[in-house]
Amino acid sequence: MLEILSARLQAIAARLRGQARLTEADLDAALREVRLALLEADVHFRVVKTFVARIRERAIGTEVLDGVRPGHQVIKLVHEELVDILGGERHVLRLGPPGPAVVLLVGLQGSGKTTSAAKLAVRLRRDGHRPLLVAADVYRPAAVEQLVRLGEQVDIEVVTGPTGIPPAAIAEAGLAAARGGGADVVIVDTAGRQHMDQPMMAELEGLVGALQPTESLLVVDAMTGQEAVRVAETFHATLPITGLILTKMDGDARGGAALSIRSVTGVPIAYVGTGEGMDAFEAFHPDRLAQRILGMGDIVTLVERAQEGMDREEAERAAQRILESRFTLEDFRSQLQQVKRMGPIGQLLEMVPGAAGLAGAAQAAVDDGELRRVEAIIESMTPTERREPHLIKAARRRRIAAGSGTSVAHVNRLLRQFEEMQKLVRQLGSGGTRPGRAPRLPGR
Ligand SMILES: Nc1nc2c(ncn2[C@@H]2O[C@H](COP(=O)(O)OP(=O)(O)OP(=O)(O)O)[C@@H](O)[C@H]2O)c(=O)[nH]1
Ligand SMILES: [Mg+2]
Repeated sequence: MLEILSARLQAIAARLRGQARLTEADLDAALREVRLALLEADVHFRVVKTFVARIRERAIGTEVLDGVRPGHQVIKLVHEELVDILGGERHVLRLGPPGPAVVLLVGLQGSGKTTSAAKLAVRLRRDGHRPLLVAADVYRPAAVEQLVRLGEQVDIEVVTGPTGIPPAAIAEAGLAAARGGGADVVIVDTAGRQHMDQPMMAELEGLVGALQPTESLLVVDAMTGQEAVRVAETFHATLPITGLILTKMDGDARGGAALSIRSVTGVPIAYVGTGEGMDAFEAFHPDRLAQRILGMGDIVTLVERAQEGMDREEAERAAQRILESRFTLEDFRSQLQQVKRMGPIGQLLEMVPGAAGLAGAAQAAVDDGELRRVEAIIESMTPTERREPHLIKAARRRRIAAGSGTSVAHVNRLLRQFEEMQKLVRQLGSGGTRPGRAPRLPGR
């Protein structure tokens, strides 16, 4: 997410931190770079202008320049202003009783409404709600079918009607089903059009009038850059949009438009989509994103993701075994599977302070199949071999290589790295660590 912008701002921040003194000319030079980085990331020029002016004004006004560690203070100002641009507080959906609450999803064709409807349902269920999905994109049977499939995949009920039935009618049926079945949130997926046109707006206005949604969320594709900002402005001019879902933030550098969408439209960002999978969906926290962009890491999101992806007991069991130096390849495989459940490793590392630079390399290791190879090798071992890898001599190595579709060299490397890791674990267990040696994950 916003990798290029993030890398550039982090480089500027690193240089600022290194400066013991900061003159007004230094500050101006740094701010010029910040301005360029933001513009290149497709942040709206008006937003950039105000942003830079405010930081300059505050830096001079609060005498940051004469103070101690001026670079750190400037970075703090940048962070605060970024949080402000992104909306300050988190936008929490209003779904409270009396229910059922209606969440209407609107947006242009292909922006990600249907996918986001299902992702949102999963998220809300995780937050303790009982969501229900309504397929109100009634014009294309394929659209209804898509939502039904997603609903099956995540095990959430989808209410549908015959093709051509008025969207308001099917949405009403959804509300009735929610009341009957005890669901407290009804998420309504609507049809998108290529362009905003009169019939589309009229239909959406009709739906808003009939359903009185507690939240009307506009789904916009962050990859379309400034177009996303324009779309949001136009929709908001006609419909009472209460929040935004920015999809495809995993895409390219133009995601910067997202940074300005809130301050241009005044509509808060509620969620961001970061991939095609059902888990690739995050509540939008302005301060966390600002920290991530500036390379300050996002430990809170990381921990939350870990809690969702990790089986607690499993993790505790592994930790116990590590302490007892009984960590086997079997444990290692189950750890790998848990890491995979937590989502793309590159995205995880981006959230770790100081590790953002590793994100690309780690993701590349996953993408070129390293982790899958490691898993395949472990799969091809017998349970005994996994517990006692020292038994694996030449003949077994050949068998495992053949069974996993890898080579003996791959098997050798994994075993060597695992042995190193075990040694390290033993040292940790006995309380002695050798400085300067980071544990190396098998697979790299
Ligand atoms: N990479 C990525 N792809 C996404 C994201 N959200 C949605 N997509 C993909 O975008 C495409 C369109 O998504 P849909 O959910 O069908 O979009 P829609 O707005 O319902 O489209 P229409 O119903 O045709 O208007 C699909 O291939 C999704 O998998 C995201 O956050 N990241
Ligand atoms: Mg759709």
